[in-house]
Amino acid sequence: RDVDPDRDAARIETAIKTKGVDEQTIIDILTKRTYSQRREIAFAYERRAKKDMISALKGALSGSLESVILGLMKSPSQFDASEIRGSIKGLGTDEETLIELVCSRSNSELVEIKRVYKELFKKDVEKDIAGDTSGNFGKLLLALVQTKRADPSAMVDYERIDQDARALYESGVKIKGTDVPTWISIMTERSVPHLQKVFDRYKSYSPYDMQESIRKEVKGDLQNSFLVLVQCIENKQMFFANRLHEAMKSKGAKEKVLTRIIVSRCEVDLRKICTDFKAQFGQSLQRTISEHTKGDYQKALLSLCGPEE
Ligand SMILES: [Ca+2]
Repeated sequence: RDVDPDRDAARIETAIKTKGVDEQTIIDILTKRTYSQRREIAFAYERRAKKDMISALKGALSGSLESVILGLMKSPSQFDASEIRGSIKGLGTDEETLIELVCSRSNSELVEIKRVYKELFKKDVEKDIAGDTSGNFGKLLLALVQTKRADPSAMVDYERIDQDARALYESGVKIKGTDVPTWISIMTERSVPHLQKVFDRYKSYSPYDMQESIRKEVKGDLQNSFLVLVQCIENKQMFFANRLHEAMKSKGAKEKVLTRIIVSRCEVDLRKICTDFKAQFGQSLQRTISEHTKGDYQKALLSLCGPEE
């Protein structure tokens, strides 16, 4: 069936005007289109209704459903930039969100986030992060935002893999204290496939694997950042699957985490996250979501996940 932005816009206009708001129609349309199709619908809406669709949706929706739908109206980099801004502006810092976003995004995603951040907030994301973090934790996040990571190479450099594995061991588990700058430079400058092999090789030097070593060597936000980074390097979709599982461990759900991951990954790798979730926990992500959420919010998330495979 062809996607028709004018018809979608007309249906959304009617849904918004309906007494009590027809959330189902809004969910059915906006969760089943791509970001660029949603942009076209917003243009068509503005032409016919003579007002901005995002403001109209803001007025018509509320709560967690509103966060999902408004999140979908942002481009992936606008969404990430806004989440980063939200995690550092005002008093205090939401380190969990900041760490997840900075440590899980690829170089090219981070380049776009930096550009969009400046465009949206007239501020430099590097300066904002530097102002809100300190010590080695701040240094690690800044090194990532500076996008110094090498691109994957066609050649596997076994000598370099061995050198890096040994350097990680000799600057951490082998010595008293930890030479954190060495860890930061290796983990933020080498390519992802190279580091996967480094962490594997690391086990031939250290009695503990990389994640265990991080837990032994460093603490707090720095530990959490290194752990997210290493988990994402090893298997990014499994990292998100684990995080979703944690967000739905107890009764109810950490909706902020759930919304952030499902919305930001729905056009990137949500299918593989679903597959990894089922493989890891023996129950599908969709079923877990239906046990821990309710109402229109649940409908929107399930629609974004798609059917179980
Ligand atoms: Ca040590």
